Amino acid sequence: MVFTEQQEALVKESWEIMKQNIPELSLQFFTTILEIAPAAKGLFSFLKDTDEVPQNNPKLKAHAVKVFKMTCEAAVQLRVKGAVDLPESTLKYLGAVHVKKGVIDPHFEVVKEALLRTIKDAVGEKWNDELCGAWSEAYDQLATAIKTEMKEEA
Ligand code: HEM
Ligand code: ISQ
Repeated sequence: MVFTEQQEALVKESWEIMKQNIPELSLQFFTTILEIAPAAKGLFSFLKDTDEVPQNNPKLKAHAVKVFKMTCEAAVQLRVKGAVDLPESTLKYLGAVHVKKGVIDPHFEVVKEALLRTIKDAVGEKWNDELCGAWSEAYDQLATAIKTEMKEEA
């Protein structure tokens, strides 16, 4: 499937909006993940020993931002090159981290759902099927690249 300039623009525009509210966004992202899959809590070092998602944890914020940012970058790569194009070293690292932490394929659907819900809330009335489709496609392609590397790793 071709990733269009229009799709890239939709992803970039919404990420610009989301960037203005990183603390709330990151909190909501994790809260939604745990709503969908409470057991995922044990995977994250900064959530393991807490009852609630910590309100002001810089590590948590940084992690949430990475996922959004990488998905946004994936959208750019898809439009420019027609594929997600991560440096080999990054891919290796991502594969290794996720295998080591015990992440499995179905988790990627959980994170996707939480990502989309978080974007939906953040952009409000700008939300529509095209926007949802553009983020979904970028995320899916990025997730596939990571999952493939995880299998190499295993
Ligand atoms: C770690 C990105 C999917 C769970 C990381 C790191 C990155 C990342 C960049 C390394 C952070 C660092 O060390 O600085 C992504 C992206 C994903 C994805 C882009 C999807 C496209 C998932 C999924 C899960 C997951 C589906 C499972 C719920 C984790 C965990 C860590 C991690 C548990 C280690 C966190 C810790 O330090 O405790 N991920 N990830 N990731 N990821 Fe993901
Ligand atoms: C997946 N990998 C790393 C960090 C994350 C933060 C929030 C949601 C999913 C994540």
